[in-house]
Amino acid sequence: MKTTQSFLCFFIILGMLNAQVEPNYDESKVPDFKVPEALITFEGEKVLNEKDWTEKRRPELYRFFEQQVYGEVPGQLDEYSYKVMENSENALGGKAHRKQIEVTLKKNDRSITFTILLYLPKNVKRAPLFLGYNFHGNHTVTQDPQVNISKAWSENNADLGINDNVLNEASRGGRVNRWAIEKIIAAGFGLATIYYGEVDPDKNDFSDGLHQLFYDQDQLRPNANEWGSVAAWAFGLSRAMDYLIDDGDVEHTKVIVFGHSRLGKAALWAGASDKRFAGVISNDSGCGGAALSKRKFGETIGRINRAFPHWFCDNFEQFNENEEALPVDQHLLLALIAPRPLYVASAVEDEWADPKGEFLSAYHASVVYQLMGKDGISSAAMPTIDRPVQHTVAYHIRSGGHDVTEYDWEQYLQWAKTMLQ
Ligand code: GTR
Repeated sequence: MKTTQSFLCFFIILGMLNAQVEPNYDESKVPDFKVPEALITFEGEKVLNEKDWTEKRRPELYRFFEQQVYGEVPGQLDEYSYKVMENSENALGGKAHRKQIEVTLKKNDRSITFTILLYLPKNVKRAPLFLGYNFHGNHTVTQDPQVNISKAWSENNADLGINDNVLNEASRGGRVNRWAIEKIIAAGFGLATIYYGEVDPDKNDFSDGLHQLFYDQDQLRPNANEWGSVAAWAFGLSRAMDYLIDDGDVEHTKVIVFGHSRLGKAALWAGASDKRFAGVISNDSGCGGAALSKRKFGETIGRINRAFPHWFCDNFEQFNENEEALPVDQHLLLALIAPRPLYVASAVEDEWADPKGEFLSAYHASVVYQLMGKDGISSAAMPTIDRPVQHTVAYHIRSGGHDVTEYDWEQYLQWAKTMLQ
């Protein structure tokens, strides 16, 4: 009898745990919630014009995301420097100019170095460009044999032949499918990419990467309101921008920051934090990126904080299974990018990232764009699959899964051309 009872207990507890553990993919189970108003301040004041937005609402929202979600950068670098390590006028079959630039960041006598791989179209004087991180090293985005292989720590990846956390020749070109370089160059754009692991290795360990440069003596991890990895990656993007401003071959007023998935979260935060970025593309960025948290569809705050405790600041944990308490949602992160062009993209099978939540977020951010005289997304009805809606705020949901495809790049190029005219 006793054993039967304990078995029963065991299954009841397991059932309860499961109810919490299973992510919700059922639209009818999305809770009723109110999207926090973009145009009413935390104190309840109405935001009537662009001045109110810029002077009152935007700063308080930025501060909230900085202190409670991504975390603040604790201070300034002591030194910034870069060196063009390699330069070729004859890359990609003569179509592109290639540079590899080593950027060094120093603080408290500690330093890190990351490498920007830059391709520019040869027939354009000062090229507009896309800047974005890659997941597995600069050498994976192209077959180009001249691209250096990073020595930084990498997550293992059987498909790419990455073992022992070391990047190697076997993975050269392993991610060409995600980077439509030929199309980008042919459209007159440049591409700058960086291996994100050089800026901050993607592991729950704060002993390496950018964070440790800023520690006081004996400090082992950031304080609760200080940056996680997403904010560190965003900071790295801004340091890449520092270089691009100095590069006479780049039209630095036309740099669009791009990112897929976790790197899309970083691109959004970089765009919100640094107004020098002319536009932002979020490709399948999901929870903690473009998707509304209060829908609790697919990945949730609790899940992301447990699976990746190093991505956000520790303060964000107060919203684990407690999205109701959030006075903001991710549409207000998107609104921080206004009036600059913003593209949010989803994929039908990428339910974990909540395509509808990503769309609604772009829709709800649009009131701020409209306030600033720009066209956002005017209808709350989800666009048809593979039918992009492209205004200053743009959105598409494409067929297929969590990825970056030629299709995505074709849309970004078409949109960027009109936006950056
Ligand atoms: C997942 C994570 C997502 C997304 C993705 C990725 O495991 O839950 O939020 O960031 O990784 O970056 O590929």
